[in-house]
Amino acid sequence: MKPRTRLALSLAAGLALAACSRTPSTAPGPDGTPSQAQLEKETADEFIARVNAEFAQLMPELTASQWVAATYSNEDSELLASKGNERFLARMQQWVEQSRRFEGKEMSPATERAIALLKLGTAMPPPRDPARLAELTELASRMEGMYARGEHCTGEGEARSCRQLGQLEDVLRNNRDYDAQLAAWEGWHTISKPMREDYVRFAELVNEGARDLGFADAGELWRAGYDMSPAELSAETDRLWSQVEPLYEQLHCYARTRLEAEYPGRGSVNGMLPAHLMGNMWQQDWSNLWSLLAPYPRATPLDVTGALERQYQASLNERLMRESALLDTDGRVEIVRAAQLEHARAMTRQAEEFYTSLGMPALPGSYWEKSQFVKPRDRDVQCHASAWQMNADATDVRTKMCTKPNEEDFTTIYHELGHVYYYLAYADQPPLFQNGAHDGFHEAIGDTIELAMTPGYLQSIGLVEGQAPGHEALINAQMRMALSKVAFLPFGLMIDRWRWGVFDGSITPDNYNKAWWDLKARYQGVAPVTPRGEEFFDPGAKYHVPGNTPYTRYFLSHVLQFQFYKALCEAAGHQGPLNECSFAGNKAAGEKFWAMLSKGNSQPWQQTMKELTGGEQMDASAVLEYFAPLQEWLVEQNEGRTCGWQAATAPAAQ
Ligand code: X8Z
Ligand code: ZN
Repeated sequence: MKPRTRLALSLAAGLALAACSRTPSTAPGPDGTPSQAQLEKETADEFIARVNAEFAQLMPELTASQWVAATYSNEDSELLASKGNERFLARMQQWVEQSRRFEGKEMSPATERAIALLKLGTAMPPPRDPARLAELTELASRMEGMYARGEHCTGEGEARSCRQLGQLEDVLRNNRDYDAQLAAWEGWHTISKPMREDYVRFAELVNEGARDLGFADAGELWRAGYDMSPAELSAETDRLWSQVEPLYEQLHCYARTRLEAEYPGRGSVNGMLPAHLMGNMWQQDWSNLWSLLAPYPRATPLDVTGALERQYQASLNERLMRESALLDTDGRVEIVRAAQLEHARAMTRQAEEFYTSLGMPALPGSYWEKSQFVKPRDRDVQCHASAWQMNADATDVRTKMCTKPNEEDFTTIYHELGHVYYYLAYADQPPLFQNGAHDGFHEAIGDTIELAMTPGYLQSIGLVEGQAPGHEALINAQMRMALSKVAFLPFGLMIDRWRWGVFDGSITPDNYNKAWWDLKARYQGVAPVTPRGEEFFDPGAKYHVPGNTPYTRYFLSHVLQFQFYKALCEAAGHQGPLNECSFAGNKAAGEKFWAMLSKGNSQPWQQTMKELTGGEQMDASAVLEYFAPLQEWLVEQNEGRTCGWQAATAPAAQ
């Protein structure tokens, strides 16, 4: 996720000076904002230049307060983040008001675009009423804090023990015991109960803010950022889903069969996948079920997690051996921490090397000093991975992760660096255009690189052994990708189906959890095995809900990344099946990618897309082309079975 400032800026000093020097005789307002007389003289182009400059000036204090709240989570940092956000949103409200006087006036196309983007610059539209704005940012920070500090405790007195998300996820990742997984899953879903009331109020307030900006509700504002009407965007997501739904259904059918074999009599719920058995808290990525789902377990070694763990253990053992004579318990803890940090940094270096192999620049030195690579021992942090552009000229960029030596985190680093390289590439754009062509583009950059992390690439960096060619190896490699990319698709869609419904009023608070599980059933074919009544608030157990990050971007990204990948493979001169291509090390592909990134949000995304891929539409045919061998294999495997599920029979939907 990017920080809440979606309008990342770089300070265009020339523009800022020009804006000031044209109004030398009129004093600015007390907070540096222009006086009425200054405003009256300002042209639209001057106005946008001033907004760019003001934004650039505000940006460091906003991002710093958010960074501290995310990496040192407590009530004090929450307060500072909330106040920083409030100040920023109040200013944004002013800019939007000031921009109204240019409606219908002559101006350059770039200025017209920048003015339109102003209103779309936040997922948290500010109510005009200052008290309500303060209430909104306070709620937002509080919910984020609850998620960051969430833990599930059991037992009393000496026997009391608490587990945070990372530990509960470890259970789902590594432990295939039915009851242990259920306890971990249910445990995490207790942390969001207290968010329910806050979320009800939060939804009211962002809706008020959206109406103040001229939208019907916050969901409509979220759908408005795609260079097409909100209704068109909504129809686009339906169309793309209908393209990939048959592929998902085959994967679902295959996974269900294997689960039913592993857990006789309880491997499915009315034809749906039990929520706690998918190796992931939200069932959005099934990679951790490799031991159950590998098509040909002995055919090819693809155990990236095993290799990373071995690397880490080896470096830890070496450190322990070196220091063993001197170690007490504290010393040992320090050594473990140093080994974790060193390994997380090494994983990140590896990811950086992919980008530099394409001809992109090395990450700045400050990145290595200021990023958070591992979970600190002495305080709570928001562990959900994110990438940050701290200042307008992108000289300070960071990532924040609680990295562990496993495949999921390894690929997440590549994902996060995709955001960081976008920040670096568009740093020269006029500030209001420093953003993704749309938010799905931002999410797709690192993931495009992930697709190029083929078994061949993993072998080249020593994480897997030699791959024997052949059909079994191909199907294994495809399954590895599908468990993360195909399994994700319906999840990518359902979260905002829920929020759009909350914002437009079709989902009411007395219905929050039921609507959530109805959508999980309908799109993912996933169901809980125990009742999830309205005493729970299960949406809040997924980061992006308390974090208020729109989610349709990830669905779009999971389509776009295959289009980008195909285009870069073509640029690299790849011949042969799409799924065999890795453009690692290819400068022609890198140049093409960088050219796209440098455009930022300066033109409609359709144009940016055309320059890279030749087409102007989002389209899932590259997904289907990529997975064609797997789809054929799945259809064979599922022959004679009744695939699909009846969403209406989900326990939560009764
Ligand atoms: O939130 C993220 C990234 C940060 S933008 C780690 N992702 C989504 C998620 O974890 O739910 C990446 C894939 C989907
Ligand atoms: Zn991301």
